[in-house]
Amino acid sequence: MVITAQTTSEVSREEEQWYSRKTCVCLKNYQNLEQGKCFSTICLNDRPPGKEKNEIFHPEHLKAHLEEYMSRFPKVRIVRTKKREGLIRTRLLGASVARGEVLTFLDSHCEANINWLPPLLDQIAQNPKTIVCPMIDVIDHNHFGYEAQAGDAMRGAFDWEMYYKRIPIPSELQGSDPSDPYESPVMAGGLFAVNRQWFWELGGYDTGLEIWGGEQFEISFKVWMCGGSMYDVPCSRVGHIYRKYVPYKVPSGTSLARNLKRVAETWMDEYTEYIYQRRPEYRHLSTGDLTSQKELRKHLKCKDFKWYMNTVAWDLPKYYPPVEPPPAAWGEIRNAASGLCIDSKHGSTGTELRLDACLKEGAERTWAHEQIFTFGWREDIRPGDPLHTRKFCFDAISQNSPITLYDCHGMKGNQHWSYRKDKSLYHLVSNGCMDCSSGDKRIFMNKCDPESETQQWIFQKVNATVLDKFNSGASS
Ligand SMILES: [Mn+2]
Repeated sequence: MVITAQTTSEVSREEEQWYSRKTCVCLKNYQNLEQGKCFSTICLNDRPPGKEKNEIFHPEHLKAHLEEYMSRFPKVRIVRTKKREGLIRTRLLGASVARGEVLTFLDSHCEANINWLPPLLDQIAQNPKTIVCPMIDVIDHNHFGYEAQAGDAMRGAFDWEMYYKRIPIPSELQGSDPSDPYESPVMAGGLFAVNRQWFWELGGYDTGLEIWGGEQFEISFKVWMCGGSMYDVPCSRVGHIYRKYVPYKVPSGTSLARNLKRVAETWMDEYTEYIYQRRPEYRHLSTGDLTSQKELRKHLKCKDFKWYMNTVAWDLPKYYPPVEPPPAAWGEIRNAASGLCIDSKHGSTGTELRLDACLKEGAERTWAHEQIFTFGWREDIRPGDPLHTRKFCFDAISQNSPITLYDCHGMKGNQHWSYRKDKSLYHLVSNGCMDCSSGDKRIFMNKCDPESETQQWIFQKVNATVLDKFNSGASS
């Protein structure tokens, strides 16, 4: 949706509670404010005992209704594509017929909050080569409750598999007033405002990108590297419904991976290698023709990606280092008392760790067992050898809980372990130690006891230098 005008409504705390209690909700984007009517409503009934599903009335398929309704708003023009073009090319179509000085892109499942636009326009008025993004608040897909994201204002970033990530605003970039706009390396999705002329000078979006995905990296890299900048604006707030699953099919022959590779090959220079190291399957994907993209980059005299990393995303490698720092310990983890090894059986989130007979060298890659782990630079323990860790971490919740695999959050906390000189695996937040019983092969947390052999664990390989650094607290 490309818009120049939008109805807005403030969501107060009272309304928030109302949203979570009431059964029916107006679709406010279509609300007729004058008559106080809703254009569409979605009704969510609380699940009565014995009934299987919530009842949901979808808004009618829009077509003629949309035209009839929008005829009341002379400023709104409806532009239709002839065939399915996907988000990226459809946005470009909207932008190509827009006449205003500033383009604002929002998803259709957004609700702009009160006074969302002036703080964005203000930034662009000061510097027409700035792209600005509102704070994206969360509208719950179940009950339309409205709240800020966890951590609220953060910088946009990415990891080296090109997943979008959020990182804290470093103190160097924090203004005296928390409502001051701040620089962001990458926009979250596609919610932004841009001077129309500047957008087209930048080449709009790459039309070789299919349907959805990667375009937020493209526009972000491009604006920074080609003489512009990008700011997040805390005073501008737009609610966004985060869905649980993708409710449509993507046409065959298109893939997110291909889009990402296309963006990486155009903009990321030698840094693409870090992505291929983690995603070797990307090496063989075809990106399609990149000639016009590379010409654009040359024509605009854009800086290189190294400049971008050093100047714009300089704080990113602290959270997502392109080269993983060496781990402190890896290989099998053998219990001193029983001589048995920790085994996660290729489990995922929720799997309890157990003891099992240690596998012989060379017999490691069996489907039934998984006994190779890495105690890495984030000071968490993950299945896999240092070059191929899985994204599950040893996780404990108390001094007597079992130890399970859980999705790694990389933020230490309940996944933070210390491998101490006495061979104990110490869990900092619970002040407990990893223990086990060979009889029933359980592994669990316990009060630390330096005398107990069941609490001593022997890693197959240890890098003493790195481990000393962990234990001296130098890395945290
Ligand atoms: Mn969206």
